[in-house]
Amino acid sequence: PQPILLADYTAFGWLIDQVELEFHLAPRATRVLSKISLRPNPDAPAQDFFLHGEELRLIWAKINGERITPEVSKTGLTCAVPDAPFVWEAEVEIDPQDNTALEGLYMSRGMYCTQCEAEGFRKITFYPDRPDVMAPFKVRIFGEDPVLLSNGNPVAQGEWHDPWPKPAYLFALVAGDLRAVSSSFTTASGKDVELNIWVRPGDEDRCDYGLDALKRSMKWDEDVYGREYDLDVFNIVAVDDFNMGAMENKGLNIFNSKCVLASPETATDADFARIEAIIAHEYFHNWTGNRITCRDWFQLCLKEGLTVFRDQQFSGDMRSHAVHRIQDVLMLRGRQFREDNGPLAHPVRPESYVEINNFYTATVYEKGAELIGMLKRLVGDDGYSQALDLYFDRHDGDAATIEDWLKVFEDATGRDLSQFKRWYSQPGTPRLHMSEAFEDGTYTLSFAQDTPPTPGQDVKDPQVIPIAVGLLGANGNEVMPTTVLEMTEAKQSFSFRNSVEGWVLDGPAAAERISGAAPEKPTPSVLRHFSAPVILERDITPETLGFLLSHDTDPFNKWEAGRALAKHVLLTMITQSTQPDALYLDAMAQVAADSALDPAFRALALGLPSQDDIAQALFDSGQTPDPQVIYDAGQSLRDALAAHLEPALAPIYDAMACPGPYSPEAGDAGKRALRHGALGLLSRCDGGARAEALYQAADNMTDQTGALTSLLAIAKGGDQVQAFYDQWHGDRLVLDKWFGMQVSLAKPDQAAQVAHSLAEHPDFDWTNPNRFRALIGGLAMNTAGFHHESGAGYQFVADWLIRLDSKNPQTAARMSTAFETWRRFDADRQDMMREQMQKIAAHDKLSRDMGEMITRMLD
Ligand code: BAL
Ligand code: ZN
Repeated sequence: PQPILLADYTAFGWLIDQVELEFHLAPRATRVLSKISLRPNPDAPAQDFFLHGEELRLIWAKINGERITPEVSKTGLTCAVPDAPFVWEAEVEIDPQDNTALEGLYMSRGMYCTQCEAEGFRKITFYPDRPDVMAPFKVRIFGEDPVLLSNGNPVAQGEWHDPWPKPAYLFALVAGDLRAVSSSFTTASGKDVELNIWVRPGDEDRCDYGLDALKRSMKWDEDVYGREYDLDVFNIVAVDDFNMGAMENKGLNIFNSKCVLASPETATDADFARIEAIIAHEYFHNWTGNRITCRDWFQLCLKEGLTVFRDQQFSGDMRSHAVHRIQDVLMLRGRQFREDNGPLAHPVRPESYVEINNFYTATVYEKGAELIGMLKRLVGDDGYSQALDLYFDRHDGDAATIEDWLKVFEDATGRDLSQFKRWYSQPGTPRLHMSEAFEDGTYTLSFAQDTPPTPGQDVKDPQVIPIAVGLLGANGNEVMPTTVLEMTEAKQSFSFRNSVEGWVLDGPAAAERISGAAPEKPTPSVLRHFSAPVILERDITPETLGFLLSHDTDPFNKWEAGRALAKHVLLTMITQSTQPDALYLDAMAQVAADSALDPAFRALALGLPSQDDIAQALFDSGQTPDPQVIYDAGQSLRDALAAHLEPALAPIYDAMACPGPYSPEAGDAGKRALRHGALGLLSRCDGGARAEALYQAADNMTDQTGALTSLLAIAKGGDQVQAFYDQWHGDRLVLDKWFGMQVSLAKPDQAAQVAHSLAEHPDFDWTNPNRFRALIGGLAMNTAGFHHESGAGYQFVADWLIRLDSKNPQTAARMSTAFETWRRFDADRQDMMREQMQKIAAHDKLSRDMGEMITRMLD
């Protein structure tokens, strides 16, 4: 298929004043009547009239009331139209029951629902299905179900008017036998908004947390961004079969049920935190995405990067900024750096695509959010606020671009952002090499940036990199607070001097140098708060890392020092067959026992780098990673940590118990995280006795899965696996955990076999994306199991991707990224993975989605 190019953008030739839709629902034959008022767009070039439409049976079409016979193809239709305002009408028939791709209107366990982003509306009716065509919608739904929902405000049973012009991708419809759990919110200007979470009968007791998170999100967006909600009602619906996490349709958010339903018995602390973040994310889209949308899909990061940034701010405010930043960076490195360093690397604003669904990526979302964070760092908090106010003022109702976005920052702050814009067009993770010099009392940090070649882009220009730096004295005291250095050149040095005001960045405005005794060399804490999405490369000794771990005042860098130390220890164990370093073990013993530190932070500090991280680090240093060796090193290090920390672990485990009823709030969740971290290590010493006891006593899902995870990690827990199934086999969301845990924690040589057996289980409903991801994604996440030398993991995943691709290309294509790191490995593994990818590419129902992914990975 021909790629679509950013450079080819042209505006649609008509503007739409009103859309009226009428749905007559039937599972196998839904009728959709559309009436669209169009007029010529004076700003668009002359063009043929074309409406998108796929998998539609056209029954009739009219222009200005006269029947016409358009020319219909597989992708849409054309016909002659008047050179004046006109009314288009059509009736089509669609088959929601047969829609296994879950795009457009489909059925999920008897209920009707829609997913239109990015290009699903064209499977509902003929329409200019592009984000820059915005129109108000009126919808009437006729069906047997008691609940009939669409966007906007309710007018009558099954009738909805959405006054806010919106692109078709934000259209939504839901019909089913649903129950509402309701509340209300009064906006800052005094408007009452009805809030509903719609669920299947029986799920009503899992909505309280989502409703609470929604109200907190609404309040936060008013307080922090000055954004109020703009309709009478805000509906959320939980759907079991859904390709994404959730969707921000105007006034009618549709959620994957796992991203909204939660009770203490069925959801973990991590589930609660994710639900809070996703509820916020979809709500925040009402302004950043819906009121201001994207001109075209190349601008996806305009709404997604910004909205991720906003949900990250919100989660930090609700919980802990330090802990959240660490978690966000873990996610960024785990998913986005991996993408940026492989064959699927693409700019935050891509310039071409074959299938836009393949670009809902960590780069667009997470790196997109990092760019907003850097902008904020560069222009300061006030500059950011002024720019955002201007953005909302200037572009409300627009379909905007990255150029529009950067222009508001330039206009609000007077700053030239032309170099910053490179972040949007240059893929790849910049390497930032750092060196130090100390001479005549002047301390100098020198940096050199370079970004490795990425597909289609060998040479990169220097980018603006905000480098947040602090300096520590030999006694561990901070002698210079965080200072942001702006690196703009390929190579650049920054000098600091010891002044009457302490250490300061040297320059004409810097304070007087202190006379007298020569200062001692400070220790730098660099890239604080992870101030830019780069890989910092420097020579640093384990002793200095230990020093930073003890003394750094920046919580992110304190954690980062421990993480770098763990990485150093693992890499040394792997490349030099050494025993775990005592310095690391002692440092971890200190952190674990330091009750002045937030338990959630201590839990994160005790974690080890992922096997994937270590594989990338080895590859970057010119070595070929062996997944089994990496796995074994991780096991040895955990054993050593357990033995070294043993005296402290039981007291920590006991002290971190949370008496009283379960609460998902951050304090208790952090204690449980540390408790379970300690339990994982303790289980290596006590053979799992405490974990078995915790499993027995657990009254919440966090404890239940925490105990089971600890047992599975030491190859125990058979009885508990059975007990878990017996207890939860009737609960789809909990059963996903049962599938996922067994396969992701299986020993490398057993993982494929475990996955195989589970795939035969009667509860393995592979057409449900959550279940498919739990099992097949669980194996892909089991790094050493997936990459086992037998190749059984590769074959298992490829066979299932082929099967899913013919039903649900979007989810299948996204999961093909299991293979994206194939070039890192030895020749045998490369051959096996290439062979599996070629097998996928050759299957007879290969989708456009999957075809594009495999081509990019193999090229
Ligand atoms: N717009 C797709 C789902 C999300 O990012 O919110
Ligand atoms: Zn989003």
